[in-house]
Amino acid sequence: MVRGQANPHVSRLRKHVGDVQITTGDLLDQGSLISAVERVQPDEVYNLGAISYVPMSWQQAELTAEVTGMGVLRMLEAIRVVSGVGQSRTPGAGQIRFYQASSSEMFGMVRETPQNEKTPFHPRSPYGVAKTYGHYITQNYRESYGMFAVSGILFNHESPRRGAEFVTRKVSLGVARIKLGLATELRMGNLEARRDWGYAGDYARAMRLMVNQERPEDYVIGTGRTQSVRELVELAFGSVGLNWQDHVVLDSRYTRPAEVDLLCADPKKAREQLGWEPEVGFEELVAMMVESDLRLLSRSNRPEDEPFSPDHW
Ligand code: G4F
Repeated sequence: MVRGQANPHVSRLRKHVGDVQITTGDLLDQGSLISAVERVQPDEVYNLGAISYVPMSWQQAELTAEVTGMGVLRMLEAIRVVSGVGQSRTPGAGQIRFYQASSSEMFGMVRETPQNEKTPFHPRSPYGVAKTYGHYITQNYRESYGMFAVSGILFNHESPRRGAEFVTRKVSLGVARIKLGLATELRMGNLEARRDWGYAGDYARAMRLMVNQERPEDYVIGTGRTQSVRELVELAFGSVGLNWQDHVVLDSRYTRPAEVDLLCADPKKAREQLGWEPEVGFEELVAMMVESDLRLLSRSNRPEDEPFSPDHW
């Protein structure tokens, strides 16, 4: 589903998934979602739609709440209305199955490490708060209406297609630029933050497994390993024979009003119930992204996405 008029993402989407039918709808517009569900009559709905760049959620907190939080309610309502599920009619076989992209950002200031499905939430950004609402409303529709609605609590998942504003891609693009002589420095924020980074392809596989279980349940998806941004930078520069300390410059524009210091998944439930294991490790992922950006920049000197520079706080 795409929104807006002449949405520039459509041509990019076409390039990657040419044979997929695209329909229109907007998470801010309840009627458009009902129409989309009526038109498509889907077996499964995956809601990955969100304002997903955490710093932007401080700049546009209300919009983030509307899209990332309330958008989930609107999508659930569209499914409920089109399927005719209500107090007088419980869903049966063949009901529309719903996947909500919950986020490890909900754990925020973590209460325990590693984090599992029972770890309490303490979100640290308007984005995290909105995702927490989306998580609970999905659970509530499951409990209230018996809908097949699941949340995947996904930790950071990356690939060469990651937007240039996120730290892994910013680093892989930065390293490629410097290696090719197109730049000399890379400006970064907090190097001490730790994340559990995995490969997006592995995580997409987990989403489908969750939706195809017999019973709807929530799952934590992550690798169970944690690395700092500093380690990411060191590895990425090292992979092309460069020393990160010669190029990385700290820039307060990239630090956040409130940080999530440490994330590390406990994916035991996914392993045991879904049989899910990540196949790509951190080192392989970083090498894959740097190599991909070296190829991209060698071809055209231009990435698909321009780097993102936030305003000063
Ligand atoms: O790559 P990030 O921007 O991802 P973040 O904030 O962890 O969120 C991502 O993962 C979540 C899943 O846990 C998703 F829900 C969310 O939508 C998104 O996909 O930042 C990672 C870390 C942060 O601690 C940040 O402070 O990297 C640190 N960092 C340090 N310097 C930087 C930079 N992040 C960015 N984007 N740019 C920097 O220059």
